Amino acid sequence: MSRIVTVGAAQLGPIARSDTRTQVVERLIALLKQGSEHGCDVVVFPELALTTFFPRWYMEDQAEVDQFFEKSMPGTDTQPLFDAAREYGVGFYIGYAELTEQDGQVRHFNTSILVDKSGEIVGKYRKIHLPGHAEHEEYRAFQHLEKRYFETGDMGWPVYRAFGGIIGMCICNDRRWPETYRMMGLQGVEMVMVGYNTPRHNPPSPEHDRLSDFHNHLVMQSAAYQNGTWVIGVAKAGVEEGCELIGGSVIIAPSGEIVARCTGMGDELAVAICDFEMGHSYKNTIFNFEAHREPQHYGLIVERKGAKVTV
Ligand code: CDV
Repeated sequence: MSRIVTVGAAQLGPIARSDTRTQVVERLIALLKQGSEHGCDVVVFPELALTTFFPRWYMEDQAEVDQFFEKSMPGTDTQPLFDAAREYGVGFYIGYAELTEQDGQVRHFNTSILVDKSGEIVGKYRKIHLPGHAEHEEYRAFQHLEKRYFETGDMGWPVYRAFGGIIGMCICNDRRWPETYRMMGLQGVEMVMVGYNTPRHNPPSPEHDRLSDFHNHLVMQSAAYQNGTWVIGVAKAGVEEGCELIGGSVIIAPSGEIVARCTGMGDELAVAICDFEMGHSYKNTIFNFEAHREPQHYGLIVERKGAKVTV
């Protein structure tokens, strides 16, 4: 028996620094509406989808930084998106910068949420693999200051029952790390949603630039196959404030095959009818974890952070 969910990968074109939340939310609602017209149950938006990708700028004034963060979710500016979800009967994943207070301490996370068709938040994730650096680095054409503006996520990788399946989330750089998916795979994940902002140029390793599209799909396709899960990868695309973001949003089946993709560099929706049951044969044969994993030999993965040559 199949368990079908129709998914939209809602890629966004560039967001200017001067764009208001209201302007961006209008674009998100237009994509959500398009999703409803195409029969989507849920659409996936990118990482930090409410603002420009602000970690490209070095800022010392915390008040200036905090302008890019959401103090509540939904807030006044984002409530219309939640209302639209309820009106159209389409859920969504969205990434945003979260400013919250925990035990009297102000915290900053790079966060995503999963919202159901009634506009209720049913899942949350805080980005764990924060790339980049914490101080201004002169040599870079643009900065990547996620390590300055965000704390490491504190939730692990929870999975949630939603839309008839088991859904997990991760954010951008997380998608390059096999541990991300295996943590969810071990909880039986059936669909991983991942929003991203990936510049084509990587200042520390410009020799990788020509491979950025290939690496983007390589990591998500292999993870889908190795964990018998759908992966929905959704980008911010195009030249944003002088920085080219790769785009390349895709819907990947548990076979590792791309079944739908965005082809442009602007706001665009790619839709696929996804059967959660498709992961079953992978999870029960070649990647039957219970039968074939050998965790007693995997100790170094959690014991050691960096590679150390001991021979
Ligand atoms: N937003 C990101 O996490 N971007 C990284 C870049 C810096 C390499 C990525 O993995 O795509």
